[in-house]
Amino acid sequence: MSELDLPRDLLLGAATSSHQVEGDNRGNDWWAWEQRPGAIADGTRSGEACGWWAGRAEEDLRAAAALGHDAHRMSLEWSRLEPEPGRFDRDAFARYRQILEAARAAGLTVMVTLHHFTLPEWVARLGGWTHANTPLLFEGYAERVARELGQGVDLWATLNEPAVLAWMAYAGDRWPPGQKSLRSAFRAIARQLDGHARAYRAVHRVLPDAQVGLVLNMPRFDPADPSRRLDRWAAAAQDWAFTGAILHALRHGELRLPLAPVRRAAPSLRAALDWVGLNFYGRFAVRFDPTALDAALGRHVQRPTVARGDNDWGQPSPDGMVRQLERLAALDVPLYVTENGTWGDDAHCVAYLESHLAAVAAAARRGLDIRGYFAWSLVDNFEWAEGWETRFGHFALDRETQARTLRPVGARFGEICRARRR
Ligand code: IFM
Repeated sequence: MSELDLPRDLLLGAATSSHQVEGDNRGNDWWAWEQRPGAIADGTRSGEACGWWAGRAEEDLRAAAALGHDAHRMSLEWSRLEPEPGRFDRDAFARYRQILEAARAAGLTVMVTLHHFTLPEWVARLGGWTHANTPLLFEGYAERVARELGQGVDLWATLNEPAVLAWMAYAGDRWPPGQKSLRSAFRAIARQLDGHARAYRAVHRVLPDAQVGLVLNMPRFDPADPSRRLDRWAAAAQDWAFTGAILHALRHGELRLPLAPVRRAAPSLRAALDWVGLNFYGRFAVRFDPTALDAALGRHVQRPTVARGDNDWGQPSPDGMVRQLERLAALDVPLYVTENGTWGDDAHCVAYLESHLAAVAAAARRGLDIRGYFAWSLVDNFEWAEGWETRFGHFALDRETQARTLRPVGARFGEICRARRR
């Protein structure tokens, strides 16, 4: 144990995702979406992003390692690797090989996510995650990636945050395809879970010893007034729709409402996890409101909270994070915090980091099997429908010059990483 009493073998690093950092990522549903006037709150586009595809990935990974990180979580862009159905792109695989080799050379353990929100345009045109073939197409892609890149990957994640994608893109209209349909959202979760199970098995077919997991975003939904029955009911309904139904499916191999119209066995979901990842940003205090028809009759009233426009990351809650890790422990596989972070003034970001890391350390001391912590994010990046104004980076990015400047939160994280090694 060391500063904050973090276990010495806990992986510490940062996370990124392909579309958010690579730049010039033209073949996916997001690129097309961003071009529509008004799609991005601050009027920006992903553009050249952080220049990872053009060559800057290596310097960022080296900078992370120099700070003391010993791991990095990144994602692969399906649309680059399979730009047309069944046609895989050799140059794209070669570029990812370079990036993975740079990470390895810098001494970083690499976690790779196969799908982080973006779909090739040709998959999106079929209907994205609402289409019956998408899980099969994802399986084919996963198998090919395992064959081509398997040697460079330490930990595999199939999907990132299936519930967030379903709510933002299929129930809502701020992410592509913006369907505004609850039915589509629940179908998209069910199909993503099928895709997860298929990709899990595909990677194992090629690499029997691979460690393959799934990454869930699980905010706490707490009743605003725990003594009010209706607040408790609304919080539980939101939790079930966002998290509970997925955990039930993974644990018991069964889809229940709202993921299937009647209970449906999904045995392939059982034993399809070698680890599970938690993305945690905050808690919501849910107040029953009969007019909130699109939000399971509950409004979020926590104050203070970390919000911008329509987007709310919730109230920082290290204790809430640990309670979600405890829930995940019921899946009986190793746990990772695959994303955790905030934006805003430096003091807030440093206090957030320290309090969440201290909570991880305390939970590990109590015996939770936590194997790693990844801060979101290494460098400021394209924050989806918010654009560039929401800056989560440990390094600030100057988009004009592509210069990086270490923020106090990044320096503090580095100090903690290095102290742990002593
Ligand atoms: O930027 C996102 C990331 O892509 C998924 N998890 C939440 C982050 C912050 O909103």
